[in-house]
Amino acid sequence: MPLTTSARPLTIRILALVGAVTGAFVLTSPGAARAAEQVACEQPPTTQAFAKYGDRADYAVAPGGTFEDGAPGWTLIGWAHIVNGNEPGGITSGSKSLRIGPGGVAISPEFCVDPANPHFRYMLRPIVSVGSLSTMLNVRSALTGNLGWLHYSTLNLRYLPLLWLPSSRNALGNVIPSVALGGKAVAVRLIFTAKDGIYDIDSVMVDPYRSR
Ligand SMILES: [Ca+2]
Repeated sequence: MPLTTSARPLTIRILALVGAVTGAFVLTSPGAARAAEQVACEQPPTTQAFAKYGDRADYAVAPGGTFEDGAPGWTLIGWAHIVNGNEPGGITSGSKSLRIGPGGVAISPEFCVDPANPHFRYMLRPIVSVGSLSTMLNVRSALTGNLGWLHYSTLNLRYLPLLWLPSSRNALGNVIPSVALGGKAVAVRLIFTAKDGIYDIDSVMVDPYRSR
């Protein structure tokens, strides 16, 4: 069954929790204002990380997206923690990944997104055969302030339990209105929540679009 991506509701409890956490970051993150005030982002070195899966776009690792060395900058709440074992696809190397279960929330460090960052993608392994993993973006702009979060949910029905596969290409800059219209950079946090089911996540990668 093909991968299906659609907006789905989350529980009020999870939304309240995410709102409280990201709201706190707005008040306390020292790098937040700098990231949101850049005109364009500095794009890090890239590789064609998902080429073996037929995706020849360039990708760079999201901050802490390998979940090695304690996943610096990530905030893990509830059933969300680092476990032993790296994704075996070789997108990135290492020995750790993120495990997230029902009600768990994992929030990335804030990073810069501009029109050259249309997508993000990651490696995913369901531990059980049913469930839904939601991804959200918390977005802040120097012009408009905190835009709140944009919500997406991916039902990973084509995934077999315990099998690592790449996620779909999740919308990033191309779904943030001010960025998609060619505006200035914004500051973004990726938010993963498991409504139910248990997932391992590793190698969270951002797509810096390059003209070839
Ligand atoms: Ca890893």
